[in-house]
Amino acid sequence: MSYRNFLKPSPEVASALAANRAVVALESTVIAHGLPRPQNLETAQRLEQIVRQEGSIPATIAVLSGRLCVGLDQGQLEQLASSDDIRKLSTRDLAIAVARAWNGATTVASTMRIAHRTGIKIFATGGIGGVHRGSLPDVSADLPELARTPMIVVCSGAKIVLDLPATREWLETYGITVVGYGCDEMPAFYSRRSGLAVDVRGDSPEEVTQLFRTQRELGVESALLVTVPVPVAAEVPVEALKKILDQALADAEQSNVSGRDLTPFLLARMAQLSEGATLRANIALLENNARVAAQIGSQLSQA
Ligand code: PSU
Ligand code: MN
Repeated sequence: MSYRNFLKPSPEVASALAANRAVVALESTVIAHGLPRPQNLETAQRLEQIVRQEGSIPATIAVLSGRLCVGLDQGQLEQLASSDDIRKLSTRDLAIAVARAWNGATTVASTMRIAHRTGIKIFATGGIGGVHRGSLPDVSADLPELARTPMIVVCSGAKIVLDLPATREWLETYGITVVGYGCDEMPAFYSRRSGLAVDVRGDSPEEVTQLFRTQRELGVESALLVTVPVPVAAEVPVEALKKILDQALADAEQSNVSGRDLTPFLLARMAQLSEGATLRANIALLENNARVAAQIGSQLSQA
């Protein structure tokens, strides 16, 4: 393979972009490392289906045999969900993955990079990475990527395992506008409440589209972060959440888990400790965010 051919939009995604139809990017780390089997494949398929129901084209992004694939077929989704040989690739890993012909799932950071490069304007995920708790400063590459990539990112805030106030400060410092979609407070992933402020409330795709267009006119280079609370029925009560989280954090420290393994470890441990409650919340918010992103995408693709 010539290294020049490494960026591979699927035919469907390429023709949708050429026709200025709405395309919604979806990440793959959540499939390969964020959710357990078999819910991971079911959720990946469901997210694509939801995007289609809203009249947009889904583009799940991953690296397969060193190709940056934008829009996956059924077999590729199955491979990501079931193979034990899928790395977790952030932006720093992309060139290496191309050079070594790796298979890997993309994080928020690397998904944004690839999506933006392909011409996709909107991306849906669960929770972004951020500033981790603890003394060693471990800051997700998701944050600097949000600071330098002008696209709309729809999420339910940063993952609850993080230092949320520190993450909120980081977003502010680097000029990333945070929209509360139907809410006045930044959601906290499994929980609708964080006590942290959003910059503006937005209640419709039109409002978000207008903010994004103004940013483009101004040459703002950072992302517009649209935060959507987990649906009420799936929310995990804060008190239960706090206990589970403290236990998971203690377990991670005891087992010396760090670096790229930390987030997947914490998510899996919390799902066990909550007997699936956090997993149900995670799936519900992913589905809801995909729907909201597709609705904003449709609005954005209208002239
Ligand atoms: N949100 C989820 N599940 C996940 C992730 C986010 O609901 O698995 C993933 C995203 O891909 C995000 C990554 O980019 O976790 C952050 O990892 P780290 O903290 O190592 O940067
Ligand atoms: Mn990290």
